[in-house]
Amino acid sequence: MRFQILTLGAVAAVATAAVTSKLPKPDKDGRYTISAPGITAKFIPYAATLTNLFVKDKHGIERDVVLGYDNTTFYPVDPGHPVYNAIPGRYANRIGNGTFTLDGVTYHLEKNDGPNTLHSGTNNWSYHFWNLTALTKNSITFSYHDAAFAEGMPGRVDASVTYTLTANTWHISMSAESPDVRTPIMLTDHTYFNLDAFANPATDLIWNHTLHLPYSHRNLEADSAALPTGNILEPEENSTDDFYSAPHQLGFASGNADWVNHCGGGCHGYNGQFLFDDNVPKGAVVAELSSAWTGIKAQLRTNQAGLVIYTCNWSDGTAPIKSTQGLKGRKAVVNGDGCVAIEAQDWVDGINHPEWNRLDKQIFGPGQEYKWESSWTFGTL
Ligand SMILES: *[C@@H]1O[C@H](CO)[C@@H](O)[C@H](O)[C@H]1NC(C)=O
Ligand SMILES: *[C@@H]1O[C@H](CO)[C@@H](O)[C@H](O)[C@H]1NC(C)=O
Ligand SMILES: *[C@@H]1O[C@H](CO)[C@@H](O)[C@H](O)[C@H]1NC(C)=O
Ligand SMILES: *[C@@H]1O[C@H](CO)[C@@H](O)[C@H](O)[C@H]1NC(C)=O
Ligand SMILES: *[C@@H]1O[C@H](CO)[C@@H](O)[C@H](O)[C@H]1NC(C)=O
Ligand SMILES: *[C@@H]1O[C@H](CO)[C@@H](O)[C@H](O)[C@H]1NC(C)=O
Ligand SMILES: CC(=O)N[C@H]1CO[C@H](CO)[C@@H](O)[C@@H]1O
Repeated sequence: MRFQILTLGAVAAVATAAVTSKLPKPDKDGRYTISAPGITAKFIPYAATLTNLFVKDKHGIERDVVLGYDNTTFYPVDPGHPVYNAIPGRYANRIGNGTFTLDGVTYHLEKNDGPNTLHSGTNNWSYHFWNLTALTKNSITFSYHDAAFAEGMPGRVDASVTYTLTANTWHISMSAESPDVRTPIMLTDHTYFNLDAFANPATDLIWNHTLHLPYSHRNLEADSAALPTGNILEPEENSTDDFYSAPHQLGFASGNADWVNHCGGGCHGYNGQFLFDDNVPKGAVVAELSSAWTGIKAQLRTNQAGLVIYTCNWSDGTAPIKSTQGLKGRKAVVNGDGCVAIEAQDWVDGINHPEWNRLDKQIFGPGQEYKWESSWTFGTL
């Protein structure tokens, strides 16, 4: 196995020798477990991935509310590579035509998603083992050193992610810097949820989960390849992209004429970006996802400018769910529309849209720190 070893320097940074023996050890499959009151999470170094997230439902039953596999050695060879609960980088989501121009130079990237680049193409961060650099009972840090031109973009990038648990809350903190030259940096946490842990006898699909985005009055129009066109839309109340006026079930608009192909050609549901309003109060809950069946609700706070929301149209019933999930007698797989990914990030393909004024949030050079912060707080309805 290729799991990275905690270096001596990293151990010294997090604990004295006496305490080291009490630090969480990985299980036989390489998973590290951290916990805090009401919440337990497991991680592997591959793609800095969250493999399990346990919270209590309204009956006090522990539910594993994120997608993933029991078999940790499957993640690196998974042909579907859905970026399960991982950190894609150095530039998340799509780059139009696989190209961008920075400081007078035009760069050409691998087109790995139709005509576009997705999650930075070959050598992207979600396909590699990160280094474990710090560990305590309730937090874990992974780091990533990206070589210049690893994905066709200039300059090396040093990045890290720290996952910390406090009572009922999962905090995610990323930082990155480009010490040599200016380069695009835009990260996200790509977690997929099913708050019923696929155990709801009435449905294993996501449509009856409820979503509220009280500050998302705008979204980015996208083309048939799910690439932003440049237009910023302001959806009417109760139209397909309205999650601001009231909490709506994710499937509330499934009868609308624009439901099919809403997330690109041949895709129903969502795979686009909701933008936050300019006046979001600091620390406000910008998204709440809940399910009446478990009664679990998850509240997101973030310093990011929007959310990509994907309702798993492309899951096709071949990926297994975990032994911590599911229902006896039902096939233990993720069916199409079985999950929702909620990805906090800056505006998709902003490096190709200077008119959006996102360049100072997406291009970083020497002395400028990229900082990404979010937290998910769990409770019951
Ligand atoms: C886990 O996945 C690896 C890689 O696909 C495979 O070789 C191995 O047989 C799997 N183990 C189990 C127990 O399924
Ligand atoms: C991609 O290239 C096509 C054809 O060259 C062009 O029409 C389109 O505007 C380009 N899109 C982006 C996002 O650069
Ligand atoms: C990401 O990197 C891996 C390994 O280099 C590569 O196989 C894969 O095609 C790349 N692209 C995308 C979306 O994943
Ligand atoms: C992990 O650390 C080793 C040793 O310092 C380094 O060579 C390697 O590039 C690091 N890997 C990543 C993904 O940062
Ligand atoms: C989902 O919610 C709708 C609307 O409230 C309801 O009519 C339907 O019965 C629910 N379906 C399931 C499977 O719970
Ligand atoms: C939106 O739907 C809600 C619930 O059905 C309704 O109360 C409200 O009047 C609708 N708003 C508009 C503008 O139609
Ligand atoms: C795998 C899967 O469920 N794909 C669906 C994606 O959406 C299209 C358009 O509605 C369906 O035809 C597919 O079945």
